[in-house]
Amino acid sequence: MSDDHKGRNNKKNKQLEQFRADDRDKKMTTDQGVKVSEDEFSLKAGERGPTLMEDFHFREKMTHFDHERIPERAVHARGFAAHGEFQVYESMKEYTKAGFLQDPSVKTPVFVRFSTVAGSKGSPETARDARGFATKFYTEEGNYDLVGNNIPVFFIQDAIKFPDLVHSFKPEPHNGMPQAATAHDTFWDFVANNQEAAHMVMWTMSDRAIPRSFRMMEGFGVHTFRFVNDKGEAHFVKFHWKPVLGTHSLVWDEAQKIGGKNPDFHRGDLYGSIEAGNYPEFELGVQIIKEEDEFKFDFDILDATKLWPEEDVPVKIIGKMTLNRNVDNVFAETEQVAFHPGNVVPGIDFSNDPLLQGRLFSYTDTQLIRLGGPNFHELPINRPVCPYHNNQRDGYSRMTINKGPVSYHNNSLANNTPATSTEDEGGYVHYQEKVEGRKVRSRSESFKDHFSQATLFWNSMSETEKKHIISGFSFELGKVGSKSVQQQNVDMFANVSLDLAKAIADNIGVNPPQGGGSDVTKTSPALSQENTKKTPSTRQVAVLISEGFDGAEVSSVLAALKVEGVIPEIVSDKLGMVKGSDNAEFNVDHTFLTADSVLFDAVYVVGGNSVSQKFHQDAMYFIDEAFKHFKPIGATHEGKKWLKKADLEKSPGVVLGDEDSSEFAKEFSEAVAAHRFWDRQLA
Ligand code: HDE
Repeated sequence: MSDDHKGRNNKKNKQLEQFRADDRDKKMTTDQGVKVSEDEFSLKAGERGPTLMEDFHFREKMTHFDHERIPERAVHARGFAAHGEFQVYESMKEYTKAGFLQDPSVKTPVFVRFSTVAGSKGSPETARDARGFATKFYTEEGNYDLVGNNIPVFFIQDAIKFPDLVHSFKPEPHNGMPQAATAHDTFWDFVANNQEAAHMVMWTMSDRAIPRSFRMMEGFGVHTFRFVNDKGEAHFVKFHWKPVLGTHSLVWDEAQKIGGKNPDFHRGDLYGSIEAGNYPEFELGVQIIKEEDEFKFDFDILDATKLWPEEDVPVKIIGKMTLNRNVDNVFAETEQVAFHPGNVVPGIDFSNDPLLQGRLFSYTDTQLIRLGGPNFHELPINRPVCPYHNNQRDGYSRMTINKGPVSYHNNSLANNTPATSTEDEGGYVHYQEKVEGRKVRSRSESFKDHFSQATLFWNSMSETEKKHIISGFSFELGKVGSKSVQQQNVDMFANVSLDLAKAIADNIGVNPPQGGGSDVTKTSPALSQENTKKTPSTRQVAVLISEGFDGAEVSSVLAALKVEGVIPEIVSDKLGMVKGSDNAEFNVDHTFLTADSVLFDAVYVVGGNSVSQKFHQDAMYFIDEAFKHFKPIGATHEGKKWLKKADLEKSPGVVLGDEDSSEFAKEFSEAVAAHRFWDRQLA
């Protein structure tokens, strides 16, 4: 295995190594290093007597336990992270002087945390929600954080409204419900009365809000940033992450069931993939607009509720990130990592997007309470890999031992060091944008169109995606108690599409909209997931199998599927080995009790020649659910008979084997690559 495996050689990993501890095979001590002789019984005055205060080991152990928890993130509490590396494909010198974007041979260590937004730390991961996609690049010029989401726009235009937005989607304060869901009155009341949310709500009601995997979602920096090159020239830039496996989603019924069957579905998928060496990969893309073209669009490029259609401003793919190492300790790394959109490096600068500007305040502020003081940059996961020196001192849990008497600038006693750097020496110099204006609390006229891009999104969806959006709205508004709030939303979304609003009104039993309609006819094909990359790679297939299967056939099918990157997992009625003809036997990975159809991408029905009625019933339930979720189903031998009996054998996405098992494997893996068969007739 190469030295580079799991980024072992990278600077961040080497830095973290000095903090890693392995307690195995060691003697137990107190935090003071005193060896412990007894860890089961507290010190008492007599065997049946009271516990003594002088039991320092008990006191220390209990005190530490009492303080084990820290406040969860106010939003994005539920997250999971991994280490990796980023490499640029070609120098971006023309646009930016950022060091990590110059040299294709340089690998920059990264740490990425994916998250849901609304739910608490223990909430189900498949909730309908935006996903956070936060990346810390440990560059030689300091840490650069790209703190993005999997949706390219946001609910609000001005940061001052963020507390209102979050209060509206969090559990309602009078009863603490619902958890990790926007399907309640206060959120929809917020939407109807803050109509700038229209565009993002279209995304959160779409399949984008229920990703199949963290590995299969896009990431977006959302705001407009600036690239600045070594000549001091600036370009506006938006950042994209494009998953190499394509952008894929669950279906809503499946997502809700997974929430119960496996609330850790997304972290399990990420962790398992990295452990198996199926390293998640994302390409970095940039959209670039010249400064002089700032006003050439029918939207304001500073408005975070707007995207730049890819057909108008193409995404230039500039590099790739590979996640190749799981964390060693979720608290130390995933929980204590502190992202900040204000962590930039020379060559990357801000725009005046009022949402971004407000975020620049919020992130440090929140870390102060969450991580308990101003020294969180010293936590191993947050440390830059380049040297850092300044006159900041003291505070809770200071780790650095700064030597010498001088902690001020200017000074003569330390030769006026640490010294500032000129721009040529790598000093960060803010882009000298010319700004003038009156102090006003108002919003630019150019921010006032809330519906055109919501309609653009709607127009760009396939018929299936549109159906899903209608169901998303109907589910969420169907859970709203207030008729008035329901009606307000139907009337509001009539401005996006009359068809959409009428369909929702019909489903939730309120009046169809009186007015509305949109004259936007534009579409952006890049917005539809129908047009994404489709591959069988890393898709998990449940193999339903019982004693007496055709050994040669099943072995050759499974081998062929594995060549395509498919991950078959054996499901039967009992754990242990399941035996077929020709001495073939497989280790059973899951039973009908421990697994469920919703946890797999497809089903391969094998059966066996001695199947009990119970096995058959469990298998048919499994198959039926996969069928209803539009998943590929393959079958050979007994499996074929079962599908015929259930009248499923002629449906789209159902692949039946014949004599030639390699032909079957080929056809079935093509079906697995197609992922879902939406044209299936459901009973
Ligand atoms: Fe955040 N956001 N946010 N946000 N955000 C936080 O910071 C905030 C916004 C995003 O995995 C908090 O450390 C304000 C947009 C991610 O650790 C907090 C506004 C986008 C994460 C905060 C926004 C994001 C956060 C909570 C409106 C996509 C998780 C804990 C102006 C571009 C990072 C924390 C992680 C986390 C504030 C809007 C992404 C409170 C005030 C837009 C991915 O500081």
